[in-house]
Amino acid sequence: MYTLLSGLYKYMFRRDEYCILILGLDNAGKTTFLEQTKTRFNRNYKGMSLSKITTTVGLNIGTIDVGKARLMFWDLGGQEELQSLWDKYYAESHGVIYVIDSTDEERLSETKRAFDLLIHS
Ligand SMILES: Nc1nc2c(ncn2[C@@H]2O[C@H](COP(=O)(O)OP(=O)(O)OP(=O)(O)O)[C@@H](O)[C@H]2O)c(=O)[nH]1
Ligand SMILES: [Mg+2]
Repeated sequence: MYTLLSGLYKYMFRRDEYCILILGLDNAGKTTFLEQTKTRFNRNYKGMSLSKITTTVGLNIGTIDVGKARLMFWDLGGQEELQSLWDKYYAESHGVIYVIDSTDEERLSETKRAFDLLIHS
């Protein structure tokens, strides 16, 4: 009976999970964007001070619930040596947010190159 009821409960309240990648060059603002998003959508999340965010080495994960969906954000480090990891996560993800620092004109062609590489991987 317990199994039946817990199965029913899980079925009724289950959330569809989606994995969203956050990519872009280092210093583009990916982790800042994720922190802002978590603060906005997770009522009890206090959020870290934006000035305390340092460069991401590896992977930073954040989750938010929107309606019946659970969005899992994978924020990857954007440094050149970490970009080779992007395509491994790209294949597993449901969506991509590509962050560009529009004020950093010097790196616009670099970010375009990295994006082109990604979508042709
Ligand atoms: N003025 C301004 N600064 C921002 C904004 N977004 C990010 N920054 C600053 O840009 C710097 C880099 O931000 P991060 O969020 O660490 O960038 P990132 O893309 O996660 O970088 P990596 O982890 O190295 O790939 C930090 O000093 C942020 O405070 C923004 O919208 N406006
Ligand atoms: Mg980061």
